Amino acid sequence: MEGIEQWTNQVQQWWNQAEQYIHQIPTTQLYAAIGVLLLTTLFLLFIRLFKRTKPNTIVLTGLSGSGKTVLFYQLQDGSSHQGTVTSMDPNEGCFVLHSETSKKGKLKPVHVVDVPGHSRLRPKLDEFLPQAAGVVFVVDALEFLSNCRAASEYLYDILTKASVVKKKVPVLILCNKTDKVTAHTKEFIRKQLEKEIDKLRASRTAVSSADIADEFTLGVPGEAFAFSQCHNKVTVGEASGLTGEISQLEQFIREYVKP
Ligand SMILES: Nc1nc2c(ncn2[C@@H]2O[C@H](COP(=O)(O)OP(=O)(O)OP(=O)(O)O)[C@@H](O)[C@H]2O)c(=O)[nH]1
Ligand SMILES: [Mg+2]
Repeated sequence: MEGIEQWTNQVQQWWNQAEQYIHQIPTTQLYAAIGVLLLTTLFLLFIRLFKRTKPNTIVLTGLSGSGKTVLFYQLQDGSSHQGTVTSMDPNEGCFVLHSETSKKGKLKPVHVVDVPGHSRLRPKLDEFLPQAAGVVFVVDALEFLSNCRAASEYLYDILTKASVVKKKVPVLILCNKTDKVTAHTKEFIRKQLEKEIDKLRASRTAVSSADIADEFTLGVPGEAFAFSQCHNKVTVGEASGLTGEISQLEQFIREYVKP
């Protein structure tokens, strides 16, 4: 009991000393000190907030067999291993792009996620989209025509998701497998996708306006659909995961995840 009393006395003494000391300081100096303290705290808080709002996740999506896993490994280590089996789980990695490893200085790592195209695994996409700095929709340019409808449906779903539309997440439609001469051109693929999405838009809005799957509507009513009508930026690019020609993909990534 005595110990505690002694302590409270001591604290009281200190407190009095501190009070006396503060009274000695001119008020203007005191206010200035408090002001500086507040400003630095605010500044630090602001930096924290600012940092958090910059995502570094790039999501690779697209139908099964379009070549996402091959592209993922190309980005990570410049090889194309493990690309021949259908992925059953998302591949995830946080790394500096392989092509940049020879560059000097500290580079910001990119968080790349490869979400399998199998329809049962697609709900996984919703986990990653809210953190996405960019979405890459990989299209098989070789087997394009037989997959056009399915690819358009998947792309339509992505382009109408609230997590994509509200944050205006940029989308790159990447025509993959261009190493083969029979691959379709990106212009052809873009036009076909636009046509198919135009058809889908008509049928889906006709079904029901309360369709919960489509969170937003696409394009301008009464006009043929074009990607330029989207609120978010939609661009088209080419790549070949097999031969490692992925410069357009890397460019897209570094445009939205600054090094
Ligand atoms: N010619 C050619 N073939 C490719 C290219 N990229 C991938 N492939 C082949 O396409 C097939 C599928 O590639 P994956 O990377 O496994 O496809 P995925 O998109 O990950 O498929 P899921 O995991 O099922 O969603 C493999 O047999 C690859 O060898 C390419 O650029 N050119
Ligand atoms: Mg895969």
